[in-house]
Amino acid sequence: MDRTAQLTARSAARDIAYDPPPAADPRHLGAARVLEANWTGSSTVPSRSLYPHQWSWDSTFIAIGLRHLSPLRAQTELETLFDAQWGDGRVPHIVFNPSVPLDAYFPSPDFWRSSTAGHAAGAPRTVQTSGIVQPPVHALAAWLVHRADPGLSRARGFLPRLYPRLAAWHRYLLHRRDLGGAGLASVVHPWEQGMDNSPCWDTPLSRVTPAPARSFRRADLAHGAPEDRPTDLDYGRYVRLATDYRDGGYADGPGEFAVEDPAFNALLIASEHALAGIATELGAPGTARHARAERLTTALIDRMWDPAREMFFCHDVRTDDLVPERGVAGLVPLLLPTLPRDIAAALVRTAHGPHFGLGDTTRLAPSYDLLGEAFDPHRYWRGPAWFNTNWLLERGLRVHGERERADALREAVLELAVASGFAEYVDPFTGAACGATGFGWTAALTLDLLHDAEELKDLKGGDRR
Ligand code: 9WN
Repeated sequence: MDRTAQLTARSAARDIAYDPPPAADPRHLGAARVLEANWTGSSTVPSRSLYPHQWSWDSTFIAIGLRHLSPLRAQTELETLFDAQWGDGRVPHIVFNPSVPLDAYFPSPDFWRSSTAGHAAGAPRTVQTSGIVQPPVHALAAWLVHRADPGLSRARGFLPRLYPRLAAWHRYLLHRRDLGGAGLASVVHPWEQGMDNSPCWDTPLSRVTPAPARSFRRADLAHGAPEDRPTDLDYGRYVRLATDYRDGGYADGPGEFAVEDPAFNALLIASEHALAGIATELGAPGTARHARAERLTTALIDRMWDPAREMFFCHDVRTDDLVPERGVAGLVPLLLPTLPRDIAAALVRTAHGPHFGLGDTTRLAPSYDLLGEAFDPHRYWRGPAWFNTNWLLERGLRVHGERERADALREAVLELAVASGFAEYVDPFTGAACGATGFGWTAALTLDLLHDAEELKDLKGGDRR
């Protein structure tokens, strides 16, 4: 057996031998069971009930956790997603599973019509996808997955195959999506930023004429409590934006909704650093990518940092204004190790101050300002705490030397993830489970925090250490 075959067989054996030894941490066991239950054979669904397809940024977080169980599965997770990449470089936010009934999730493939409406933008013919994107955590995930088992990764040519695709993805965001002209990427739909129903979208969305409620049929209400989900009016606006984008052939340009978001761009910057690490691993210099990441960091600060309110805010490209709502996205740039020290210190203060209450009134950072008018501890992205954003904050606290605070947040994430049955999100005060349970990224990031060690350095990009 040659080396590639040996390594693949070894990893496949580990892949099948999924049950960890009896002495394993029960938290690890519980998380591994969720990932096993949500695995479809080539990717992982966020939730068997609510989200029965593959979601882009979910898969990145899932791969980050899955690498501790099966590096082969983690690589496959990302490869499956990138097999659905469009010719123009975009990575679609959903890759549809053809064996799932159309009415299981709305908007379904017959709404997006990717292979016809997305033809000019290079949508794949063999797989149905949505036409919008989600936050670019991919290069960071690919780099972390590689480092979990470099031997297997090299033997399978994981990075050489993925690198050009990741580079095309970043090119798409940095060129086609630079709608504000400042070098940053804009989102053209709230679903693209991943925090769908955040009050940060209320003002930019208010300019969008909603599609009539009778023109579409929501599937989410069959699984989630209506008072926890976005309203019909918001859904009407989501549908209108997606319809217009589709009917314009998914071409990027001036549209009704264009927002530069601090979390989306911070994740792009972190991924650009990771891409530099990947380039170096492949024998090419990563210097230009690090330099670009630094330029993007400067643009992020110039465009979205508010020194008086000590956090980042969304920039509404259509009006050239900052959106004055405090969303957790405005804390996510803490993830960047090269953030100026005074800004990092201010973000730490804000996270632990009255607006987010971390370690005081809340154990996990809420998705939105506790003191904001729109705050609701249960409604989607308008207050509840999510595990992926808290994982990002935990990483940020740790890279900026806030060890005790990071330890406290890690303990809270682990405890509440397990106690809530790996819930999609929780009440930020009580930790009560909301949304789906058995949620993919909650389980995956639990595993990652249990395995917390070396990987943090990777946020800085491999060739800098
Ligand atoms: C729309 C899958 C996704 C997450 C998003 C979350 C939610 C979808 C929805 O579920 O969005 O993409 O139908 O509400 O907001 O972050 O990726 O878990």
